[in-house]
Amino acid sequence: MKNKYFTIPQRFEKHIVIPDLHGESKLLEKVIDKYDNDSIGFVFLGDVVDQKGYLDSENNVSRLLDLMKELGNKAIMTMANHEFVLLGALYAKDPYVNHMYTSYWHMIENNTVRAYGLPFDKSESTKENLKGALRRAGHLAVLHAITMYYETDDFIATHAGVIPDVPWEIQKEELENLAQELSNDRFPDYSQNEAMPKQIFSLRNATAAKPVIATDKIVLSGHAHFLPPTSKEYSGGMRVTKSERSLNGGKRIRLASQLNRTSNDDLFIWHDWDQKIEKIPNIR
Ligand SMILES: [Mn+2]
Repeated sequence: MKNKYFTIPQRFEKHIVIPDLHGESKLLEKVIDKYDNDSIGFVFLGDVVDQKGYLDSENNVSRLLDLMKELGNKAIMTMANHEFVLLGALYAKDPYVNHMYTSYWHMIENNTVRAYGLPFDKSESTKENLKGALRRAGHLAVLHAITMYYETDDFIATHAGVIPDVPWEIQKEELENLAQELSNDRFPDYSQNEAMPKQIFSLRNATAAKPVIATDKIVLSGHAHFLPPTSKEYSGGMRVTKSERSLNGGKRIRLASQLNRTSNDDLFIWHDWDQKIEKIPNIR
């Protein structure tokens, strides 16, 4: 398929931005009930696959991708580390690179395969079976429509934020080159930390609290699951952060929470029309 992962221009006047759902389709149903409207685009910050809690027949990755498919043109998704690793495992054409992604996928996969009624093991047939199930469900098209970032006149959305001090124009060019590589099934060498895009993988970017000088636009990210309410302030290694989701006068917005069965955390979304963060309660 050509034109996988290509950048799309601003598509709507109004948007809501939705962070890492990790299979929590029930929460997306609530968002759709509240905001489904022809003039509003749904910007997903990725990490929709891999469910941290236990599998539920009505709340899972397959159901979530179905809802995104039904949103059609209104759903926009940016690339995140969980999708990147899954796609590398399914598509990287270099055998050595494919093996690296596959090994890593085996470590982070969580109830994505089982959401399609398939057993999970480390055989090659698991990947082939999953690919077939995704294709038949129309979910591969959703995954191939993933973009490296989404930008409007007002905001930039990526999974793990932008590099704070590198001009956004330069970062964009690199991300577009990456999209071109991925669309030809050439994935970067996972063992080379520097080869992996920071806008998709970096916890440092996703947790940083200082002002972003790379752009004047509002920067939105997910990825950092240890933001409140699970931690008031976290400081350790590269993860130095503050508890607020909105920083620098609303110029840096961090939305990820812990959506799993153990913590039952709420979902936090953001709208661009009033630049507000809204809580979607996680009531089961
Ligand atoms: Mn992530």
